[in-house]
Amino acid sequence: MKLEKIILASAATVLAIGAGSAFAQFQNAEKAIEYRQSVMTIINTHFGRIGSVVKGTAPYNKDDVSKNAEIVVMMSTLPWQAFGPGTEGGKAKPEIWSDNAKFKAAADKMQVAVANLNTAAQSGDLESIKKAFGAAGQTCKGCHDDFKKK
Ligand code: ASC
Repeated sequence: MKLEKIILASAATVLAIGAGSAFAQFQNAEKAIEYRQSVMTIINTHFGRIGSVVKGTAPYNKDDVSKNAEIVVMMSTLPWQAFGPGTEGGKAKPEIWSDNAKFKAAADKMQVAVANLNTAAQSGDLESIKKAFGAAGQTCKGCHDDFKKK
């Protein structure tokens, strides 16, 4: 490799690492709060649509439930980066920062549960969708009980 190429490759690596952290950066706490609340709103909307099917107030349609579950899975990876240091506020309890390991564990549990819900949704088996929906809902509720202000 020519020297210029090595330098370019190194610069690209540094940029990639830099971009990795910039991805999780917000201009200020208000922006982070707005972002995480927006993501939660989208999750609530699409999770809720599956909930209507599970509760029987909406008809079961495999494609719709699959799409909603896919959106929930995708969105489930996003809120956590917006709970960084110095972003206290909104409906977030201080325990998110004082007991961050517990918060992270709850976030991981939710992501696993909604991935399971997505697997069930893609399978098209309403009974397993109902079970997985209930389990996912428990992870939402558990985390909110501990970390979200009423
Ligand atoms: C939601 C939402 C929650 C959970 C919870 C499940 O859509 O906003 O907090 O589901 O109600 O028990």
